[in-house]
Amino acid sequence: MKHTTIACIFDLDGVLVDTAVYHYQAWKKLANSLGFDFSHAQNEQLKGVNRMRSLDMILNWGGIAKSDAEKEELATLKNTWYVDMINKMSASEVLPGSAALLQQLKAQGIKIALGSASKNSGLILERTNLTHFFDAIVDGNSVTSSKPDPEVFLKGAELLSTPPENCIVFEDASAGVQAALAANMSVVGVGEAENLPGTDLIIKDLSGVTVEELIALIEEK
Ligand code: B16
Ligand code: MG
Repeated sequence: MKHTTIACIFDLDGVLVDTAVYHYQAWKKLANSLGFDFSHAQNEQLKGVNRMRSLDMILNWGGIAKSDAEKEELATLKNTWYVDMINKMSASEVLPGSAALLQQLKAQGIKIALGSASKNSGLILERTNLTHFFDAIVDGNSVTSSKPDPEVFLKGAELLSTPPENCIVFEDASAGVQAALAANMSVVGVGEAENLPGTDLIIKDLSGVTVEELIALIEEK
C-alpha cells in the first residue's frame, strides 16, 4: 500500500497535560475576590477558550461589568497565579499515554505540532519535559483568531509542510474539534463522545490509540 505522509497536531491542556485544574483554581480565586463563585459545570465551558474570552464569560456569570483596562489587569492577575502553579509542574503530570505516543510517532518519522490556545505553552512543555518532541509550536502567542477558528491548526499544518487533509488533530474541547473540522482535518477526541460530536475516533487518553490506527484513519478516508 502506498504510504501517505501524515502529521499529528496536539492540543495541550486536557490532551497532553491536565492544566485545567490550575486554570480552575486561578479563575476561582479571581471570581471569589470579586465576590462570586462559579461551578465545575461552568468551568467545563472554559476549556479551549482563550484567556480574555474566558474572563468575559466569568464576569458575565458574576453579573459584573469592567472596562477594557480593568479586564487586562484582572487577566494579568489570574495569569500570575496560574504561572506560579505551572512553574511547579513536573513530567509526572503528563497525562497517561502521551509521552509514549509522541515517542512512537517520532520513531516513525511522523511530524508533530502543538496547536494550543495557551500563551503559556512554552513553560508547560518545558516543565513537563515534552518540548523536544515538537517540530512546530503554534499557540496563543502566534494566532490572531482563537478556536473554533481553524487558524491554529492550519498554521501547524503549514509549518509541518503537510496538507490539512493528512493531519490528525487531538482535542479535548468542543471548540477545538470544531476548529479541526473547519480546517478539513481528521480529529481524535480525548474525553466523552457526547461532548465531542464530529470526531473520527474517541479515546479516554492517548494510551487508547496506536500509530497504525492513526495512519489508517488518513489512508482509509
Ligand atoms: P492561557 P488548550 C487552553 O489551552 C485552555 O484549555 C483554556 O482553558 C485556557 O483559557 C487557554 O488555553 C488560554 O490559556 O491563559 O495560558 O493563555 O486546551 O488550547 O491547550
Ligand atoms: Mg484542550
